Amino acid sequence: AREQLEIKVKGMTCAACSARVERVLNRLPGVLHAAVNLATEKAVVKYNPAEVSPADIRRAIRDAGYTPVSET
Ligand code: 9UX
Repeated sequence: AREQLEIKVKGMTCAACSARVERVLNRLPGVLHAAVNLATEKAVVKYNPAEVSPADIRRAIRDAGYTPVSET
């Protein structure tokens, strides 16, 4: 299965920040593709829900030093 999550990420102030979040997410097992937009503060993550959960994805962002904001 393939699901898509869109999360707002706060705390990114330069392009290296968004690149770092993108790299962290793309290395997370179960994540198929992650793209992070610095200007819009949005992360778009395609993932396999059998391997990784939205909570895992948010935790990885937090562990990298940034603040995920759920937009449910
Ligand atoms: Mo840019 Mo982000 O110098 O932690 S990498 S602000």
